Amino acid sequence: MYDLQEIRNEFPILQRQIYGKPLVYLDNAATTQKPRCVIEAITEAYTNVNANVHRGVHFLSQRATEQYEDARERVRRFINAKSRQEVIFTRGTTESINLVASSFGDTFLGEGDEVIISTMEHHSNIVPWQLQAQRKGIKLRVIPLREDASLDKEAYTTLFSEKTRLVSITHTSNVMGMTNPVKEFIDIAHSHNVPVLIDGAQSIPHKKIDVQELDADFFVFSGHKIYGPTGIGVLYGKEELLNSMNPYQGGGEMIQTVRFEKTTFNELPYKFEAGTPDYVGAIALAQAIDFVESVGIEQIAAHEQQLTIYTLDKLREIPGMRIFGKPDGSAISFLVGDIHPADLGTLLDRLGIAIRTGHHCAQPLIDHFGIPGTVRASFAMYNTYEEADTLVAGITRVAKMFE
Ligand code: C6P
Repeated sequence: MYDLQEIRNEFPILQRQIYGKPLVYLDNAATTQKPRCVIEAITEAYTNVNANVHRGVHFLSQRATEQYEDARERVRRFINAKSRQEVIFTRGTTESINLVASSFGDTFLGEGDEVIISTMEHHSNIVPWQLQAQRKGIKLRVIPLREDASLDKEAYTTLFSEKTRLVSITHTSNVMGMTNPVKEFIDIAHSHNVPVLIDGAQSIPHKKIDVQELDADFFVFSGHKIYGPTGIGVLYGKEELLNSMNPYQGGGEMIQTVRFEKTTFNELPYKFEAGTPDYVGAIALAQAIDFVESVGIEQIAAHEQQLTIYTLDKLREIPGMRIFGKPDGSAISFLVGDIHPADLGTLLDRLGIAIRTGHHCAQPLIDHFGIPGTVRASFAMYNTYEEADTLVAGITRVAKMFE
């Protein structure tokens, strides 16, 4: 186990007071705080290296390009992709999924084709497919949930038909903090020759990801949820698939030659990176990955799992507590009696406790439970047992006010 206080010292914002109380930041599923090295990497890049990448013969452009491509290599290593051609930088999970929906859709989807998603998807893994339904006439098939809110594997196996073209599911639910056995789901899809996209937005900061071991065809995540900056994310895709897909956006960098008669496209990964990329974001993301690796992703996971178990035990002692799903280490969603989640969230905020309330951009899941929303506490490597105690004490205090 790492030294928690030492880790916390690396995150300047954690020293802040909110309404005169120490910040208890438990909204990490929305975004994580940034360690000093990531903040400094951004300053350093703009102070000493800044120049547009892949476009200049001059010194700074060469250095910026080297650092940008080195960042790609560090991401490749982190997720164990076969080659750096398979690592596309995007703005985040949302853009990565939209890219696949658009480019895979453009190339492989037609009227009546089917895409399988699940009841627990984030809106960014629902709406891009609905847009394809409008444009292309595809149909969505939705994996239902079992009583315990896990994905119904038996029902899933019955959703395949000769029209199924893609499965797109989340690794870990952002609402319930519950991880799906995606490897099994991938294997089932592959037995039908159907590729799979895994939304790794909520798994990447909490577990070791090996895209080759998972055999995922696409894996997407956001930099800001793994201690990196906002505005940068990753689309991993198998080279053969990416090569066979039409480009997403047109512009500079994604082309080989442009004539008014005909344009030819650049090779991977540049074919999918039109325009000036967020090279500073990529450089800082690589720094965040280095930071995570220096702490150890297994150690982080172990700490977060222990903290989740501890918090769950304490929460369950609160009268009227209702916990949704089976949280396994990243987030816990709950309601207390009939206190509205927004009321609970607002009052906890006055105690310096940052949690998220509402539908968490997963309305179909919230509708499945028939509730207005939940209160969600979500964890990162720097959260402490004392913070969990503060949360539980805060909820108990608010619950007493509502008695
Ligand atoms: N969930 C949450 O508070 P972006 O916004 O592109 O970085 O990530 C979108 C996204 C996609 N899939 C899952 C499973 C997610 O959890 C998220 C982001 C945040 O739960 C903000 S809504």
